[in-house]
Amino acid sequence: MENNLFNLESYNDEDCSCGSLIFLQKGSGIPFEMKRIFYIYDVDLKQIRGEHAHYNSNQLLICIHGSCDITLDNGTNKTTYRLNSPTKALLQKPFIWGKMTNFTKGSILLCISDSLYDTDDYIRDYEKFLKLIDENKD
Ligand code: T46
Repeated sequence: MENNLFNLESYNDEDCSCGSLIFLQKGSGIPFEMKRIFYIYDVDLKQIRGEHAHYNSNQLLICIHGSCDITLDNGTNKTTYRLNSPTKALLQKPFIWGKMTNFTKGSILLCISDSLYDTDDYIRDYEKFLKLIDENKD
């Protein structure tokens, strides 16, 4: 699977210990036009989130605190990414199954999307997902 992990530029003032800053804005840092932001927090360690694909939406996922694993699956290959830094951003494109696991205590997963929430944009059944992938093969 192509590499979907990006490093975000972090701004640090080396002359002080005032921390770091990352900004994302239209045309910079995000490979699409953002329309919606949501975040997931307080997830129990054993819990799984996601487990679906989208017909049209792109999502940029950033674990801004703590860490979690995200497995992206194109129906043939699965790759698991450890998001353990606010400088790492993972792109989940349409027709890619996403599964979020191993949330550490206190972790916060930020998600930036290029679409408004639409329940019809979700493929929540894995068998249906595989069938759709198969039907859309060249
Ligand atoms: C994803 C993972 C990381 C809304 O009303 N608006 C929204 O924008 C969202 C994201 C959710 N909701 C409602 C719909 C459900 O009643 O919040 C409830 C939980 O959403 P969902 O079951 O979709 O949660 P997850 O963890 O399965 O998935 C969410 C995102 O939907 C998904 O795109 O990648 O977080």
